[in-house]
This record gives sequence, C-alpha cells and structure tokens, in this order.
Amino acid sequence: MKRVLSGIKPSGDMNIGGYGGALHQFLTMQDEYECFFFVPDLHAITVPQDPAALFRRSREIAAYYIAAGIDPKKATIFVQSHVPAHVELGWLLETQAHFGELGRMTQFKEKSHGKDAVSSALFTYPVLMAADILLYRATHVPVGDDQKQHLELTRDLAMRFNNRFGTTFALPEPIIQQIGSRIMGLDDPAKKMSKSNPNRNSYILLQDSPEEIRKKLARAVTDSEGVVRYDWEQKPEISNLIEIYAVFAGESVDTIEQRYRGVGYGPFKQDISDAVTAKLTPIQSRFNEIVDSEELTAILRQGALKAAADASETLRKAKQAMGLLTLD
Ligand code: AQP
Repeated sequence: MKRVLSGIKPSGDMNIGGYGGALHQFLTMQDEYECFFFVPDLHAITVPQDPAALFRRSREIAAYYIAAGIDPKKATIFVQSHVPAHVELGWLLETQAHFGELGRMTQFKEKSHGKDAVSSALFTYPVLMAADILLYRATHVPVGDDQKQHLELTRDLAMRFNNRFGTTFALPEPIIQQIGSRIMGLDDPAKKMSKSNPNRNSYILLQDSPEEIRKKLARAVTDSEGVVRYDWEQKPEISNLIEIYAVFAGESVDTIEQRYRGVGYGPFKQDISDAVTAKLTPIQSRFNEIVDSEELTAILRQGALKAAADASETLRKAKQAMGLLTLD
C-alpha cells in the first residue's frame, strides 16, 4: 500500500505558499494513497513561539486541512505532540545521525545565520522529521523544493539503520510537483513565501479578505516589460504570479500565457485575485465553522489514537533491532 505523510508547521498564519506546495497536493493524494497529515508542532518550537499563538495555530492548521477538503474518514489527521513515538524514534535516530551531515543542512544554515542563540533542536530537527516519516513507513512524501535535502537525509538514516541493525524502515520517495512547489514572496521572487516573513505584503494569508488579496496582488512586484511570459531566469516576478494563478485556477501555464498575450499586468493581476478569492472563500467559511468545534477536537483525538497505534509498531521494531530491553 502506498503511504504518504506530510504536514504544515504551526509557525505562523497559513499562507498560499503552504497551500500551493502542500495542502493543494494533499487533496489529490487522499484518494490515491493511505495518508497521514499531521500538524508538526514540535518542529515549530525549534524557533521561539508565543505559547498562546502556537496553541491556537495548531488547531487552525488542522481546521484548514479539513476546510480545504481533506476527509478525516480517508486520511489520518493528528497533532505531532499527541504521539510520543515521534520523539522516541527521533532520539534513536539521533544516535545514527552525524554532526557533520546535520551541519550541512541548508535550512539550518539559513535559519541560524546571524543569530546568537540557536536551539540545539533546530540543529537536530531534520532527524525528528526523519522519525515522522519512518514511523509510518511512508513510501512517498510530498515536499516543496526546500525540503528535498531533508528527505535525502531521511533516506540516508534509514539505510544506515537498516544496514547496521537489519531492515526496519521503508525508504521514502519524494513527490515534487511541477507547479506550486516553490511559491515565492510577492515582494521578492528570490525568497520563498514564508510564514515567518515580517513583511505582511510578502504573502497572502488563507484568512485574507478579497480586498486584502486584491491589494496585496496589486502591490506584488513585476517587471517593466508588460509581457505575461513564464521564464524563471528572465522574469521571476511574473513566473511566480503565473504559478500562483495556475494553482488557484487549476489551469496550465500555457493556457495562462496565451490568454494574456498582448494584455498588460493590470487585468492579469485582477484575474489572479479573483481566482485566489474564489478558492479561498469557501475554505474560509468552512474553517470558521470548524476551528473551535467539538468536531475538530474529536477528529484530532481519533487521529492521534490511530497514528499512535500505527507508530508503536515501527518503534517497537526499531527498539528491538537496537537491542533495547523489552519485557514482552
Ligand atoms: N512558499 C512555498 N512554496 C511551496 N511550498 C511551500 N511550503 C511552504 N512554503 C512554501 C511547503 O509546505 C510544506 C509545509 O511547510 P512548513 O510550513 O512545515 O515549513 P516551511 O517550509 O518552513 O514553511 P514556512 O512558511 O517557510 O515556515 P517558517 O517561516 O516558519 O519556516 C512543506 O512541504 C514546504 O516545502
């Protein structure tokens, strides 16, 4: 059975980068794979978080999964910290990870750059991510461009463990979609659209109103050529907007390029805004219904039970393989 595991960190309000690179893909996957979609709250706390905001956002991310159309009857939806096996397997795998390889992780270098106090958890976070994936014997992991290196590390750790202690883990393959795997900031197409960017105009939030969406897109940087053409080398600003449009309208890059031949950026941006609004409006109303509901609590409770039962099997095997004492 093909299995997928993926999640979106509750490290900031959710934006259309995470929608395009992750959530949008989850929807098609739930029919093709056995899916585990989680809220990686333990990853969020590798950098400082406001506890009240973290508490709220963990519910919000889960509510967005459901509001966007993930069906809890098909996919297991849960919060990472509700399943202690993640941390346990994370520790076992840390004994196999090398200091040097973790130091080479680009995301660690970027996130720690210029900071005085960097948590050791930020350094070891890719190992916890490996544990997340390996616990559920995921065969496939949808990853944005920036997570490829972490998935490579997961495979390396799994192979190292299997070679040393006998086959315990399945090796996961990445699924990298062509469109939407790297949605860049509206203010700067050289930087990924990120939840933690302090510039609110760099992203569109899933909770933004139609007016905010319109204004942010109107302000989005373009070039002076006035031609809607997909070319990341020469026209990164426009290529980014085309990708956003393609994700939200469900259209191909070719169709979009052809439609705006000879038309300026004004109508193009207005249509992107309409496509984003059309997709987000029903998601927002379902989100508002569910975010504080008992229904969501019950889904997460159920999801945690199911995930924990599944994870305990792999954890038991890994402990046994390493020679840790068992009493059964
Ligand atoms: N801008 C993006 N374009 C495409 N994919 C993206 N993803 C995130 N941003 C974009 C993908 O979504 C999944 C979940 O990501 P995450 O929220 O767990 O972590 P992240 O990539 O670190 O997201 P942020 O927004 O940049 O968070 P902060 O600022 O807190 O670090 C991943 O598959 C990711 O690739």
